[in-house]
Amino acid sequence: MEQQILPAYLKETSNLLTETFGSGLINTTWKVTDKNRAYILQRINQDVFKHPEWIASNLRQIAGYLKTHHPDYLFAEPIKTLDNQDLAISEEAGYFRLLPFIKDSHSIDVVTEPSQAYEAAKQFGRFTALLEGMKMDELHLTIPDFHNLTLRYEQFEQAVASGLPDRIRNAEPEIAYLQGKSGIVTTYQTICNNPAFRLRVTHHDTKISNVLLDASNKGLCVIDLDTVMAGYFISDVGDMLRTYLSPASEEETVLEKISIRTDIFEAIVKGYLAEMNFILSQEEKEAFIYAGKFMIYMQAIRFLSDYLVGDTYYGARYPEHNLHRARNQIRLLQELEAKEPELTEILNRYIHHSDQTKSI
Ligand code: ADP
Ligand code: GN1
Ligand code: MG
Repeated sequence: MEQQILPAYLKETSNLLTETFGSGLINTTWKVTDKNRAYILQRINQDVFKHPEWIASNLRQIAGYLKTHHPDYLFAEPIKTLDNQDLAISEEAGYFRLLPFIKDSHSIDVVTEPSQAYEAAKQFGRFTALLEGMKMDELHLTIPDFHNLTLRYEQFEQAVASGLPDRIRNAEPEIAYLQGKSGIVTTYQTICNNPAFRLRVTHHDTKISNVLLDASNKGLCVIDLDTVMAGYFISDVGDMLRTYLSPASEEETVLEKISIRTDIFEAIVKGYLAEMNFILSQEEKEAFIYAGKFMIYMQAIRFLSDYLVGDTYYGARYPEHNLHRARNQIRLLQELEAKEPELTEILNRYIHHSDQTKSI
């Protein structure tokens, strides 16, 4: 399938080899190579991204802004098809895009060192900071309400009310726990109504594999830009906290392996503020730890909702997979809350509180 799409982009394709690449749950990615060339080919999941051309339009606008205002930024801009289109469309296989494989770059899947968390947080902060002056009116919402926690909570309640009866029974403790934590949704609603929290160009998928590093492990740029759209910084910082703090990933089923690494937390604070310190308001900075709760909680209810309705979004390798993923996120939330006093002390060293008692 993927081989058949290459002639839309490249004249000579007979020697190109394709191998699946990356670990994403939504799109499919291949590395395409021959002796002299390397590309990344991606099939866009149209069940999730209803308008793939909106992604292409956003990337075009961002590429244009960066070329004018920050020409040194390394931006992995998609390659046009031979007939000058942003996407190649195949009737059977859907929408594809091709990117140049950034030379001498690599990504990692797990954070093992604070320096990796620092580099990634700096790259995600830099991306938003460089685009601070860009008008967002014409950026499409590629997944409307993607991180709208109010709506996600409603979808969760809907799944609890009308999901598969056996699964609802099976997940009773997790459902009750997450319903008991709905204060996290209320805080999100206060944030949405607080003018100190601004919408900016936000990545919305800040896992470590979405940062390219050079040979000496310095950050080069961010990739996987399908969900770049207007959003709150709590999405980006929150997903870094969610996916970097614990040595065990969201797939881990031995819950004792989930823990919070305070040195990694400090590295995320330092890296993100290295770029965003003068852009974020004081109130936003004070919501840094809340950001982690927001994203972990949202991921827990998304995994659990998917379990309850029959694994229609994330898919599952075995029947309880999404329930296990939800349990993993619940444990992570509990570990984060247990460490909150220690993390607040670290955060306060960087955000220069005038009022030490104030926090979300
Ligand atoms: P997904 O996470 O949906 O699988 P990504 O866009 O993150 O898709 O790509 C998967 C992996 O492919 C990345 O983690 C990275 O290692 C590699 N990759 C993606 N784009 C590029 C690029 N332009 N240059 C080099 N490597 C890339
Ligand atoms: C999905 O495809 P991937 O793995 O980059 C999801 C994220 C979740 C993540 C959980 C568009 O991202 O929101 O955090 O799975 N992306 C979409 O692993 O739903
Ligand atoms: Mg990715």
